[in-house]
Amino acid sequence: VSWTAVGEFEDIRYEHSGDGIAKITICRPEVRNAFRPQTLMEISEALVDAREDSSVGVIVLTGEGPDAFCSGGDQRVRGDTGYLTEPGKAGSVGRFHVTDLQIQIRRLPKPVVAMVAGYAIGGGHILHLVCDLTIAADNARFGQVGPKVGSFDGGYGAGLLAELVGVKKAKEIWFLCRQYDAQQAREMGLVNTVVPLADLERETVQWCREMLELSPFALRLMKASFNAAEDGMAGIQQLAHDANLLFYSTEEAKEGREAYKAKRRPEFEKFPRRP
Ligand code: 2NE
Repeated sequence: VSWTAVGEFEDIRYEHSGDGIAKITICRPEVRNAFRPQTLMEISEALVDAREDSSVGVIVLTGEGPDAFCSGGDQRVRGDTGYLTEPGKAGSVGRFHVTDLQIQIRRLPKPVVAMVAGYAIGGGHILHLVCDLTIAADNARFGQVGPKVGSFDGGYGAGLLAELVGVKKAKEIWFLCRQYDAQQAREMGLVNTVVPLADLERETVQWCREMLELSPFALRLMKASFNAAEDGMAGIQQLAHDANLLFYSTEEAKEGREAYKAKRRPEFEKFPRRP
């Protein structure tokens, strides 16, 4: 694939394939692609672009180089109140920008694929978890480190992980903070496939192209359906509004709109009361 750069960013590279794939690469290999708040805000901006651009059907999230997908929050900018946007500045208030990003990935109505080489650790591991699919290189290593470094992710990091690998295994991952290799990750259902590092991008693009052949709205509805129960009312709302999007194109819905505009009684009796 010959990727074309889109926009200008400091911590990420955002590219389009020209045939429907958008790729977001975290470019901080010197810290194993750890994210600082700016990294997350840039990923978020790229995701908005990929969502709005109707030529994009699938999004790939990855890390620069063979050593890491992402090693989680940059501990150098971790303050006492969260992760700091301006670490040197007195009174700088921290937060967890990654919360919004996790939700943005979950709600984005296009498949998001994590392409993992090297470490997916801590908050970086959760990022791959919230992606819809994960393609791992044979050098990938997965794990949580929160309890080692005084942190944890009890949301998707606990619930979604338990759903994927089972509660006992999820507790093992968090309570022992071990690392797991790509093969172990595949066996426990954490990743979809494992491929040689040299084939990682080719294989990921192949998976993306297979999805691009399929009905985009059916994929959208399936993503919303998978997420509906886990995401509670917000998940149901996504699915419900997707249904409403479809309903708007029916004669029945149009009759309601047209009657309102014409200040007349809507003639809903002409539509079947479906069994
Ligand atoms: C990722 C891992 C296992 C890689 O190990 P290795 O041996 O391949 O590399 P090394 O030498 O540890 O790392 C290379 C350089 O990257 C920095 C290191 O400090 C080192 O710097 P120098 O010594 O060369 O100056 N680096 C790596 N990860 C970093 C990080 N996350 N923040 C800042 N610098 C980092 C190994 O590096 C590792 O275990 N890294 C730490 C993982 C970690 O603690 N992640 C944060 C978990 S908490 C979190 O992500 C989080 C959350 O729990 C809740 C909300 C938001 C975030």
